[in-house]
Amino acid sequence: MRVITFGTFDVFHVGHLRILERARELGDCLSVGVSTDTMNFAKKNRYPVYDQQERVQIIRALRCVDEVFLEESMELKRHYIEIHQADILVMGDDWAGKFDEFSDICRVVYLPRTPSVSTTAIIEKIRIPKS
Ligand code: C2G
Repeated sequence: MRVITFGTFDVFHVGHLRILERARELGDCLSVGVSTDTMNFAKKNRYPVYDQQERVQIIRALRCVDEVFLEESMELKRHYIEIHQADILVMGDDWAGKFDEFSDICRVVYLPRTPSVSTTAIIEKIRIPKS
C-alpha cells in the first residue's frame, strides 16, 4: 500500500514526526509533499522560517519517509496522488472533510493531531520580547 501526505513542516516538531510515523504505518511506502515557500506566501502572506530546501532535507532524512517532493499548489493534489500512485491520502484532522473529493481515487484518512504542539506556539515561545 502506498501512502501520501502533504504539509509545510516548518520548524519541525514532534507533531509532524508523529503524523508521518502513523501515516507510514498504514502502508509500506510513504511519499511526502512539502509545500513550497511561494505556496505558503500565497496562502498565509508570510514565508516559512525554514526555506523549502531545508524543510525537504529534514523530511527526507526521516526513517519513516520513502519519497519527498515539492507541493507547488493545493490545486495539484489530484495530480500528485495519481503520479505517486497513492492508495491512501493521510492528513491531520484539522483538514477533516477537506479532501473527501479524492475518495474516488484513494482512501482518505484524517488522523488526530498531536495536542499542544504547533509551529506557531514554538515561534511565540522563542520570540524575544522587545523592550
Ligand atoms: N500536525 C499534527 N499535529 C500537530 C501539528 C501538525 O498532526 N500538533 C499535522 C497536520 O495535521 C498536517 C501535518 O502535521 O497533517 C503538517 O502540518 P503543517 O506543517 O501545519 O502543514 P499544513 O500547512 O497543514 O499543510 O496540502 C496541505 C498543505 O501542504 C498545508
